Amino acid sequence: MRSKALALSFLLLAAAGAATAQQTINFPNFCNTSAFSLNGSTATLNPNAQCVLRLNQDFGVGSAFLTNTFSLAADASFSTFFSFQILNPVGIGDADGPGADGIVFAVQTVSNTAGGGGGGIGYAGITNSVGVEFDTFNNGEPGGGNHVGIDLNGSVTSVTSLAIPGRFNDGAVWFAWVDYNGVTDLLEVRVSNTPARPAAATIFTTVDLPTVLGTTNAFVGFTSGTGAGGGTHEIVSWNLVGAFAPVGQTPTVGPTVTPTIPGPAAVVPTLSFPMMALLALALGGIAIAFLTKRI
Ligand SMILES: [Ca+2]
Ligand SMILES: [Ca+2]
Ligand SMILES: [Ca+2]
Repeated sequence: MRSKALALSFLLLAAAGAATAQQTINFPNFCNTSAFSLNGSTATLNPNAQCVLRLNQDFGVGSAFLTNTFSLAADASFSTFFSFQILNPVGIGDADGPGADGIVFAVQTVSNTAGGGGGGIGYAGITNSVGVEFDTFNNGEPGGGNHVGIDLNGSVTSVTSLAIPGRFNDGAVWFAWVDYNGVTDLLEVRVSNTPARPAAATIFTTVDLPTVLGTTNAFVGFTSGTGAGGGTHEIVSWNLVGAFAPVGQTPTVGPTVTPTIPGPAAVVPTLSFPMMALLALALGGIAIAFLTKRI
């Protein structure tokens, strides 16, 4: 019964999706940031010649949210894929090196907000929100000095988190996928230092976004904050669609795999001892019959 209801929900969703234009956000670069509300340090850094969404430079607390809201009505889902880089880690650090504090992808209800700095990563205090943090500084939380986490309601005490080998603030481009299924409420996060989507979710949780947000109209964007450690935090590209349509589910990057088609195997007959004995008896029988005939 439940599976029937689920199937019906999917059908209704598909019908709704067909009837309305799918919400799509695509920034292969950020040469034009006019669609964003830029807050805090971010407002002082854009537009910039690098065509990236620079959230802060060395030190600062800022955020960038799309000025237009994104609808999560009717159990809407979304899939997003973005790339980021953290350059020039400066100031204090932790066991893996200098720099702090990271970047948060956030879905929230107030566009002109930059949350708390330092360990707050520009997200702390943004109530009615869900955040995915890419945290580069060990404030004593699970996951240590380089981790990914899912945060709720402006709290950087993550509901789930995982240490990620390496450093997000190594100056290289990192890649992240966040997929939310509005029907099952499953929120999945993947992160990698290559653009090939990992098969398994890095972390996940179940959350009903409209309940957390208190509305179905959400602002989506990014925050960053630093304290005594810092770095230049930048979003390099961003794609988001208003459907559960994970980007790169079929990897487009990676070695080409030539399928191995098994050919006909060379048949080497093997005879077991009883079969050999039977064969010997049969041959013996034929020989005896032949000889008897001759006599
Ligand atoms: Ca954290
Ligand atoms: Ca931290
Ligand atoms: Ca660190």
